[in-house]
Amino acid sequence: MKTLLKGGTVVSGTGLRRADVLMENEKISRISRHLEGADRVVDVSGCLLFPGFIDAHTHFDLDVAGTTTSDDFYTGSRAALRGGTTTVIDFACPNKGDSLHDGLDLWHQKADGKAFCDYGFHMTIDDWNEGIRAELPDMFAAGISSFKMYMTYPAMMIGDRDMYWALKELRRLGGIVGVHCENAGVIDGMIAERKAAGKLSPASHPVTRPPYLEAEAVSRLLRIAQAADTPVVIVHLTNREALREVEAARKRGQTVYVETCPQYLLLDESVYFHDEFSAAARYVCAPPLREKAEQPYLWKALRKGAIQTVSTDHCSFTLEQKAMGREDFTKIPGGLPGVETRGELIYSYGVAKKRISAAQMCKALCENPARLYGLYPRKGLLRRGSDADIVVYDPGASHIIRSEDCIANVDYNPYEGFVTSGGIRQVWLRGRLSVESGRVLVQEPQGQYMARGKRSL
Ligand code: DUC
Ligand code: ZN
Repeated sequence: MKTLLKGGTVVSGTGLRRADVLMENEKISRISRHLEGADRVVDVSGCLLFPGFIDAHTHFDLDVAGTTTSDDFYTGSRAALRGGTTTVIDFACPNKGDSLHDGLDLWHQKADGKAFCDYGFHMTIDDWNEGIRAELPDMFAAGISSFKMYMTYPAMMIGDRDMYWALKELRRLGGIVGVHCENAGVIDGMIAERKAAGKLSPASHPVTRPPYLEAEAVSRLLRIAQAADTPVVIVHLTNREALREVEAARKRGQTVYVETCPQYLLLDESVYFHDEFSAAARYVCAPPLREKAEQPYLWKALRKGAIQTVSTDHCSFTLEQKAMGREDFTKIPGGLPGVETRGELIYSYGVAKKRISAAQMCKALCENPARLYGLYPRKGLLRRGSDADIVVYDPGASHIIRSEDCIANVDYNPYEGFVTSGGIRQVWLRGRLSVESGRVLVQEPQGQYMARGKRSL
């Protein structure tokens, strides 16, 4: 079966070109002007054709703070697909004391046969010892080429010495590490002070996790990476001081990749100061939302290529789950949903508002994550031989984001009331029409596990 998308404009990381796209056996078989000879022809004139979006930062079916994210692989990946994301890379997380192999098995149990889009895993390293070192080659053999470490959350963080050793070993093996950068000790101290003062509302959340304590951790990580002589990824970077640390490291000659998320580009910390608990608690995530004044710095960094990727850190909890922290802000499970709205938000508030170009959006959502995480050129671009993952984006459409229209398993949307410029008309996953006008057409999970290779960014 040959399917032809006719009359559209193909988007790549370098620009736009008018071309028809022929799909055959799950792959793109030709891209050229005026193609003919397909079993099925779909008119996409006036639309932009993006490679399927890649979300390299999701948390599906994750246990956090005594509860579990409301989205599992079934609901989360279905919502992702509806939002144009054809591949997610989720964070496999071994239970405390378990091996990396156990963590990998556990994540396959959670994901296999349940995902509507393609998926891969990063592996979390929250401990460092000979056993874990010995497991790493098997991780690469299983298609895991990227890892995650934490500089905060006492139960997860591995400390400077172990991080140094782990980074050195991963450099030797050709892996890459994404790091959550926030200073743990001072944050703990500030939290204890707020609690002692009886200040237990969500308003204490941003106060106890200030941007400079993120910048401090970024700076320290980058010096540890300098010592280990290895590239690193800063995940969910939120602010200009942290960006300055990245810039300084790059001036020293280090390779540093940066991810940010729609919530830091579009939302700000004022939401935490709402009097009503639920209105504020729903936005609790770490790092917290920042002052609005940070946003232009992030957009500029994206435009200049100083930030490489925009992922979501999708980690959804219902309002009932958020209410676990009604008496104590530290018990609010942290995280926001985002996987369903990222593409339309970045187009609407980035491309349509001329903060970034469509090509820059394509780099941040498609090409760069594919290259950074070893999926390129199977994913991340539209080219002969690549998977036929395509988002047909109609720039002339518009709608209002409403929780009630969304399908993620969560009862609010952080972007409620945001108006889109354009909209996703169709999503094709490996040559199959999977979403049309907001409706998921496929009844059964069709996502495949993606064993990933090494970085090419
Ligand atoms: N931050 C969150 O808010 N949730 C999940 C993990 C993280 O780093
Ligand atoms: Zn995360």
